[in-house]
Amino acid sequence: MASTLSLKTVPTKPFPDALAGTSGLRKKVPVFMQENYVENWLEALFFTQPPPAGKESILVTGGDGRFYSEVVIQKVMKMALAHGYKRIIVGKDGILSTPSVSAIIRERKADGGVILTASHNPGGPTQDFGMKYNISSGAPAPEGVMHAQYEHSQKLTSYTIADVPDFDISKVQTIIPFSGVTIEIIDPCDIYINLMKQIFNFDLIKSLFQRKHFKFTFDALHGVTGPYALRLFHEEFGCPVECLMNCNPLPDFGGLHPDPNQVYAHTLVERMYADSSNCPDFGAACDGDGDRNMILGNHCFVNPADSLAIIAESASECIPFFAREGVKGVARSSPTAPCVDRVAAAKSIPCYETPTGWKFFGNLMDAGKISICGEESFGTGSIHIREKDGLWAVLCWLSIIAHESNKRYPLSGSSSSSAAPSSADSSAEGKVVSVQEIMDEYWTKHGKYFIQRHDYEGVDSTKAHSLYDTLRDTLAGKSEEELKKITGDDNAKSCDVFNYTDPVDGSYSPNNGIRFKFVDGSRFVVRLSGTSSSGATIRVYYEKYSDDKAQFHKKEAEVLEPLVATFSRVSKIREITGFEKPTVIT
Ligand code: VG1
Ligand code: CO
Repeated sequence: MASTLSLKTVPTKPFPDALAGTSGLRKKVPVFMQENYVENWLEALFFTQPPPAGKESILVTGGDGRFYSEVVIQKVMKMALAHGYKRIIVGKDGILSTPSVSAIIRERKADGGVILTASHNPGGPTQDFGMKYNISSGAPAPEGVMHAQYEHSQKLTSYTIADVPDFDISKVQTIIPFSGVTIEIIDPCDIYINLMKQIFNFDLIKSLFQRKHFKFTFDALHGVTGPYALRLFHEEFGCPVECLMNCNPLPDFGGLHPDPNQVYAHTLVERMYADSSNCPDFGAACDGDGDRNMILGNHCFVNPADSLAIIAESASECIPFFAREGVKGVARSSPTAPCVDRVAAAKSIPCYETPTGWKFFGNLMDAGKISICGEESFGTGSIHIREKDGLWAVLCWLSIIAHESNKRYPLSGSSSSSAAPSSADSSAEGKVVSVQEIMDEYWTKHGKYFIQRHDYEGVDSTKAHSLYDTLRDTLAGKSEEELKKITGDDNAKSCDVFNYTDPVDGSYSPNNGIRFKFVDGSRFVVRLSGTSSSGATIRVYYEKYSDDKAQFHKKEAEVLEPLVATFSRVSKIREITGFEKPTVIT
């Protein structure tokens, strides 16, 4: 052990493109590989967010293990030391899911965390890399923090780094390189799994896996959730490993696009729609860094907006954490269809609408205003941490199915069998309530939103901005009569731009998408993505409500067709971008 830390100061220059978007900084790997690019971003971060004095300052770091992580993680550790951090907690092999970083920050009372991930974007030498900063609550840094960091980065002429050899992070161990400084390499899963045990009834979930008829499958898409999924589903619940797909994290995700939607997680989707008696009852996938989830049933898909609403509806009945704490309020991002709003109204609890990105939920959670929240982009979460949490959402669904199955098809000897409905007999034992039944019952109670998101990826950035600006100037704030004329649609009603004032700290975030409403309450919302690593992505979100049961099994594309036609006509998206159709529809 050396006695003092020796530092190196290296000249650098600003990188004008290094501004964090919806969720951290995301660029192609070669951009991050430029000399001093990573160091610049970290220097500005640790300068504007210095470790607090008067305590053992702690930084957590890790990521989804994507290509280039092993180089960057060493820079994070060395620069954090150079800027005065006293303890660095790092996941073994640099592996930590985004939700587990948030959990570790909170559990260990750390001062911040640096997460190395570009989330659901592909990885590899020519693909995407990313860096995110989370604050001491475990939440993604608010916009103000990242703006200050960016401004400082534009003035840099040098950075400071510890002049030490690389640390060995390949085994769980504690390294004390200098007196007063600790590098703690931890098991990536322990803290997170323990937290899940405090939230959920593991015995209840395990009983579901023991039912004769329950078949489960999970796809980690070679992202970070693999090791967590093995611990939970295999070790805790006894699910055979053959049912868990792609559970070894790979730097290029095995060439997969680690985005859990029906387009990219198609192997799972094919399994869930297989024409055989072997088709699983429940399937799920998570994204590269583990904060997103997709839920599927036998021949059915759960839309994320429905999933959020169903979890909010059932949480206090099925999940011990919410039975104890209650559900105080809920929130959803603005382009997310307002399914959860109806649940909130029925429960007489508040519901908030925020801009896209998890950072806006943090203040509402800290202030005790909400307990559960989510986004249409396959993100669901709660106050247990300050990030969305893919596996948590899967455990919510397993709890709901287990609870409902116990109610309707009690297992003999279970305490709930005294409340057995008359249909329960021993032949029903082992049966499970299906995902489709849960959705049908929920739609019958609250009605159904038909929902689609159309993404136009890789659009020329100038054209995308001009389309957005022109559309906003043409439509926002116009009267119903004017809108009917401009759009040629007799159902046009109103249009505005979503400007958000945080109800907790009053911070203001303008221009978060164009919201267009039709007379019957249908909407489309248009915004530009803040996570694309090159070019621009235009996202158009469509939704239409129906409480007519006879309509529920209609196809989304058919129901939403008139909305799509109006958007296409008024935005001139084909003419402006040259795109005949969206690149991805989810
Ligand atoms: C997208 C999603 C947004 C999500 C964000 C980060 O942002 O729309 O809902 O919070 O990705 O998710 P954008 O600006 O591209 O639409 V993740 O899984 O990257 O942390
Ligand atoms: Co993610």
